[in-house]
Amino acid sequence: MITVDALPSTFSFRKEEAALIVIDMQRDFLEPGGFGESLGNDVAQLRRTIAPLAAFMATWRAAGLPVIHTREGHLPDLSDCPPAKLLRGAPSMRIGDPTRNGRILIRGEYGHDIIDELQPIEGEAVVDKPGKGAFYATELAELLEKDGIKSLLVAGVTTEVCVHTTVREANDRGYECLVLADCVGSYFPEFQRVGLEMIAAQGGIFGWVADSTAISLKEQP
Ligand code: TIU
Repeated sequence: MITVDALPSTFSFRKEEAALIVIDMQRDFLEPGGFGESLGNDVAQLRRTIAPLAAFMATWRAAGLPVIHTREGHLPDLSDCPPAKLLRGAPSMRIGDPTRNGRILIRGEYGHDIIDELQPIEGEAVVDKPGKGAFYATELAELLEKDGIKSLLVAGVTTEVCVHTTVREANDRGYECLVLADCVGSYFPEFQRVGLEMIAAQGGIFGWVADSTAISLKEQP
């Protein structure tokens, strides 16, 4: 059993029942010229998560533990993108529009893929999702079921959107989620702080929160 000093209380998990899920660390969210920036966001706010997440992922992989990556995006004909998502707001560019990184949030395009620093390695699952949550319209539930996963360590972007939605979905399905505070990011510092507080409040209403540096993968007696 691994135990982690977390908020609001100790988080415990068995290595053979745990996976690290890395949400949407895609160029379109983290690099200039993509979807994130088109919505008026400062992409620099997300980039502080890259180094701690790369370090934690290396430790996790070295222990032989599974990593699951997700990517938010749509089919080239946008048939899986509801008009409500496509038309909302007044972005400078919309999903599907061309950029120097390819069409925004379209599967197969350069910008839709995961940033170089956190690329999946051979054998790791990559779950493509059309929504904010990683369970909606994806194979994630079957994948976790097949591998007997019960605990999820959660990293990625953005804290209050796709990370929150996925953790809420996971919690409702009976998974225990530890959100890695230093490995999740928001475009808004206030949402980062409050987003993490919301998870751990009310006795951990839908999860636990700790920095990745609080985790030791050595078995405790
Ligand atoms: N806009 C924003 O904060 N997030 C998203 O649109 N998607 C994810 O969080 N991945």
